[in-house]
Amino acid sequence: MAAHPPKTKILISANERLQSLKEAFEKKYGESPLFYARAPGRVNLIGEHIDYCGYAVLPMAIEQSILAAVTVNDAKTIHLANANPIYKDFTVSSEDIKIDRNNPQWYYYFLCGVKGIQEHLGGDPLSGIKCVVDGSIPASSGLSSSSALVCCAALLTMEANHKSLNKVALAEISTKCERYIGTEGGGMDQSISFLAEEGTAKLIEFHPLRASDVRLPDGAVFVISNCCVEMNKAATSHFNIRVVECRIATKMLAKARGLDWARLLKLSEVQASLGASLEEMLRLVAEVLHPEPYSREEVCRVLGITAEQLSTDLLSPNTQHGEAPPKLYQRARHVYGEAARVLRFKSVCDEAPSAGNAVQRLGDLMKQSHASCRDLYECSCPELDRLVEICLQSGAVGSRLTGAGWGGCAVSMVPTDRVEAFLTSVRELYYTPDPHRAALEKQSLFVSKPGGGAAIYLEE
Ligand code: ADP
Ligand code: NG1
Ligand code: MG
Repeated sequence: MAAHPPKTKILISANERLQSLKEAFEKKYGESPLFYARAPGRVNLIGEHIDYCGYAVLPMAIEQSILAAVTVNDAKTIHLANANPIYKDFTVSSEDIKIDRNNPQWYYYFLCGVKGIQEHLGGDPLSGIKCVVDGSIPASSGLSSSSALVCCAALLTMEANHKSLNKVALAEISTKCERYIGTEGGGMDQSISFLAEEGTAKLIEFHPLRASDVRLPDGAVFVISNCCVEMNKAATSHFNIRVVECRIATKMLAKARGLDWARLLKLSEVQASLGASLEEMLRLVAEVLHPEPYSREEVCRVLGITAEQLSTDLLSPNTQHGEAPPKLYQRARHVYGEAARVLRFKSVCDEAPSAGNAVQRLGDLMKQSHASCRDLYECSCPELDRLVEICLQSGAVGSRLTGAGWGGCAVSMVPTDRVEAFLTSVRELYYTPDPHRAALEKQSLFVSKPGGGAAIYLEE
């Protein structure tokens, strides 16, 4: 049976962050926390925007996390507070949880996690909780602060109600319930938040969800750098537009090959139905789809559906109006190409993690991934492209955007003996010249090692 998240006794006073969260909790509620829950953010090393197409991705958890201190009571009220004053207090009855996807406030992400568990437990009323949340993941920066918050809330809700579930089940519930906020994500973030283990990156595969260790090559480290442009995925439609473009491309490819296209939802399902290789899928894309954007009329004509059917069956609530016409050829090419790069990355790590050229080969795959995100998937932005260039110029062997993009972070692979020079150079070229970036530099540029997954802590 799959493992459950660890529940560990810990000396709170020996951990600065836990100790100050404990003090904040006592100040706020006049009692001491009963337990703590922690869920990490992640950096995706390769495999961007393909989880929701059914393809494997290769992330690792980072040290930065969402941490929460909790007490439980008989009243059915959820009291939420946050160590960061920009996130306001919120109180709600556990019998009346509503998530307003048109107004993605921080507490709605938390309530996504609560609601997911409540539904899993059969909808019964939950115990009341008091909670203070403390986050150290830069928000809206592609390091998955949103999912860490959802996963942390799901985990602490289980604990508060004296229930437990294995990591895979928790990851699947958290993936499903984060969609209540409106983004139609694929599950990478929630999966790594629960399934991560210290010291190893993971290949995450879907249907069924599973994770396997990926030993990263000796002699190189991964450095995260934030371009300091924030992109809130739930407050904008960029993310869901790409999900919808992939869904339409799925239907067009499936129909062209005589498959039962109405049933297929993901680009991976077309490949599986045809029994084709990823290379063959790339050839199919070139044969069937055209590089010019598609009008809605053309999509409807090819699929033989009405504009109403397009709206209700294929589009999401926030992609109904005025979006740029879909670029199906480019999006599908990115997805099949990126899925192949993930497999190549994994096999280089498996075959020869300490071979002289492993670092170079992985770096090349990262560079190709960034180019594909920038040019085919159009999910980068000028600042992020510039930062990736600077990282390469500063000694990285590979560098790419990580997470959804349109802002946020790059991840760079840097030979260990060049790290100090790399950090100095990126600091000088990207952060120091701009006062806004310079002010954020400390939390924006850092070396990251694979961290552990979500856990419960009890005071020793
Ligand atoms: P990310 O790439 O970080 O996942 P999203 O746009 O998906 O970015 O989610 C960012 C949102 O997550 C924030 O707007 C906020 O509502 C929530 N969030 C992130 N960090 C915290 C935190 N420390 N406390 C409360 N909410 C947070
Ligand atoms: P971020 O950047 O953490 O919001 C999003 C999706 C992932 C994945 C990546 C792109 C959610 C919760 N997360 O991540 O599933 O699709 O973009 O690879 O929707
Ligand atoms: Mg997110």
